[in-house]
Amino acid sequence: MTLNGKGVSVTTLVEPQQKIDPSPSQMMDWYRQMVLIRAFEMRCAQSYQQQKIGGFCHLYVGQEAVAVGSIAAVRPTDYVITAYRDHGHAIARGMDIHPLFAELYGKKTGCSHGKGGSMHFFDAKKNFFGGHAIVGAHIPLATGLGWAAKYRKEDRVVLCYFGDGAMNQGSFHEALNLAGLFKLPIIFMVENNGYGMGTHLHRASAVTDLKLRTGDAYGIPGKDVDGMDCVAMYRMTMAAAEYCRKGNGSIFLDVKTYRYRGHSMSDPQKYRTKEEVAQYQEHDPIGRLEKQLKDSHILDDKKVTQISDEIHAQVEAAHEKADADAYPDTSDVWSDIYANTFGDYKA
Ligand SMILES: Cc1ncc(C[n+]2csc(CCOP(=O)(O)OP(=O)(O)O)c2C)c(N)n1
Ligand SMILES: [Mg+2]
Repeated sequence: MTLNGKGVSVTTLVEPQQKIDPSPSQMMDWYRQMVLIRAFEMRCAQSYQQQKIGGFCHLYVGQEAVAVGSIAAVRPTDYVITAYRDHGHAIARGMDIHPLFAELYGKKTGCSHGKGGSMHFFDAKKNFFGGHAIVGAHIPLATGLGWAAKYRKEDRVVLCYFGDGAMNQGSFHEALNLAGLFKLPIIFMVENNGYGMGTHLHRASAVTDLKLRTGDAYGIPGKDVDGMDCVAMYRMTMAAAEYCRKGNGSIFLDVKTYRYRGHSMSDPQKYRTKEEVAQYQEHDPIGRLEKQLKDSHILDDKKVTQISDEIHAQVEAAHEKADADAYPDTSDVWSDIYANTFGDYKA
């Protein structure tokens, strides 16, 4: 049993809110969001092959339920921060897909003015603090956001996503120690897709039950969640956010998920079998929610086709618009370098 440092069983403090049943319209909204994220990324894969995207591009295909279910459970005023596999989080946070395509294509109209690319989506007005390329480097920033919220006595929580590979970085441990010490309102969420690039978790981590690494070490209790189930993600994140808002400190969620595509666009995937990928695809988060909605007579085949057509048209229109946009001016290389010069954002 993991304790929260006060000798209180976390099991009694953090339970998924079984009573919180999402409404049909909420579930339909999540379904649309997941279909949008996947369609967006399929277009990204195509654009990458057409050499419209420079630099790295890490797709989120298979992991959509994690961002969609968890972001739905927090408030727009809460902070969200993630690593480089950030397309799904940005879309789930409500960012428009045109500035995202424009960012990927290096255009001036991109959300980071075309200077960040795939790994640096950002929208401070939506309290979405990136998009960070260096493994584990944003986790101390999440601790800083949590500290700011507590210091200013604001009723905010931080939702911080990172990969299983990032948990072996020193920055992870430094950040969690301070978050545990100061009881900061942070949900540390590992998107445990089993791999850091081509290395399986079992070959990289001495302890593979990841919550054991935060509970006793930093007084940050943990729970496991099925990351292929959008509703489970929603319920567990609601419970976790409530735990943080009550002043209990931080919480850790070990989210079991899987990426269907390679680590990045240039990964031959020799470290896993096609059968392994197919096994996870049987639990596809979109298919799963679609079935739940159909079983409840909220969705039918006709509506599925209609949604798919609408979303694919939306994606094509945004891509075409971004493709036609202008590149930044040469003089723009000198802007957005120091704090408080990015757009009209003021801390
Ligand atoms: C400090 C640092 N070391 C190495 C890399 C190269 N690198 C990029 S992604 C990655 C694997 C990270 O895996 P994980 O945290 O599990 O995230 P996932 O890709 O599975 O989402 C590595 C080693 C990097 N970007 N930063
Ligand atoms: Mg991983």
